[in-house]
Amino acid sequence: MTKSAIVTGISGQDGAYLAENLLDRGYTVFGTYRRTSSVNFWRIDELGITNHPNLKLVEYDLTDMGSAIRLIEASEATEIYNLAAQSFVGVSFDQPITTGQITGLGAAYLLEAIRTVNRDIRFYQASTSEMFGKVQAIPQREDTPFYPRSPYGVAKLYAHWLTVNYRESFGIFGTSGILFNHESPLRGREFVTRKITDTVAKIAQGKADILELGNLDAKRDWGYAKDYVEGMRLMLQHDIPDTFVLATNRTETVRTFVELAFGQVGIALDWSGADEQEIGRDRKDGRTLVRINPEFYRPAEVELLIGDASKARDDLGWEPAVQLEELAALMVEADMRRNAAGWSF
Ligand code: NDP
Ligand code: GDR
Repeated sequence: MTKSAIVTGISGQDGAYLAENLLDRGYTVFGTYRRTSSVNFWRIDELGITNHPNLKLVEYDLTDMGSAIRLIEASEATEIYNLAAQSFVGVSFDQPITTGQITGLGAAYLLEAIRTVNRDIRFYQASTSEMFGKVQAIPQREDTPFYPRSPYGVAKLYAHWLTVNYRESFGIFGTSGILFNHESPLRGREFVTRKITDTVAKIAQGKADILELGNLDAKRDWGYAKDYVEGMRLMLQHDIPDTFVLATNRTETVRTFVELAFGQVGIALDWSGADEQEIGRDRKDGRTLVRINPEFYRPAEVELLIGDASKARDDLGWEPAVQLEELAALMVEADMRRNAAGWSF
């Protein structure tokens, strides 16, 4: 029998890759997007799946429970991957209530709809390493205590615990994947890795002069989004609902990612002699290429994340394949290609 899955947030990075993954495996995918005056499907367009016969694009707002019920009834899906969210940490400080309504309550509406319509549906919640925030142990695992540092992290923690609670209270197959940062050429440009690779490509092509960033010392455990969506799929094929960390177990600073990206276009940076704005210069000609802009600092920062995914490896056979150097290379290459062709989302 053909499997059928709902993927909320099809217009986002993970939604696009997960839809591609499931379609390749013969699933019918109901990909949800929210109504805007000009819907943008550039990611699924780039993957070439927008017109796939088994992809059904469905309008759905995460904050509307009635539409959750109708979606589940009409699709007869057996799996739901809840990827939609207000996912930008920085914005969550300015829009904490909207973030709570979408990122936190959005999961509650779906869980309630499953509880009401069909308790056999398997549910995946997109939880995050941001729930560890001010980290209480290194590396972070499934049993590490949480300490979120942003309204986004707090909203995600609510959704995470609600998933666990519906598992324990109602026997719903609710699984929570605590995913560390994962990036790709399909990453939104407001996130730091893509902002870096897009600007580096533009600098290399003479279309930008400078890269402005906030905290260069923050450390992240960065993986490749395509590896991580496969982990999501595996979690819902597991025999029991559970909580899993997906991570690479390697942490690097934002500064290192900047160096990797510039390295891809043959530029080596010199950070010495920097003023209070920590300027990075081109080693060859002394040209200023990186500047700190305090506008990009956050009111509370997550300083260091590094995950331990051994449970996912042991129980699911999941392992990340792509290393950070390769990731930076493929992101810069994609941005060079897009910028040369005159477009960039
Ligand atoms: P994106 O920001 O790329 O995608 C988010 C998606 O949610 C978009 O499709 C967006 O639609 C949709 N969305 C936002 N608000 C609503 C709403 N009110 N109703 C319906 N849809 C909405 O995120 P990612 O793909 O990177 O991440 C996927 C999920 O995983 C998110 O929940 C994120 O918080 C979580 N996560 C991500 C990690 C990462 O490193 N990428 C790590 C850990 C967790 P639109 O295009 O219209 O804005
Ligand atoms: P993050 O990702 O907050 O970890 O959340 P982001 O790429 O936004 O920030 C990573 C780190 O880089 C620092 N930083 C900057 N960040 C941005 N966006 N822009 C800048 O100019 C800049 N300069 C420095 C940040 O302060 C931070 O320390 C992502 C999202 O995908 C979440 O949805 C997801 O849950 C987590 O990853 C895991």
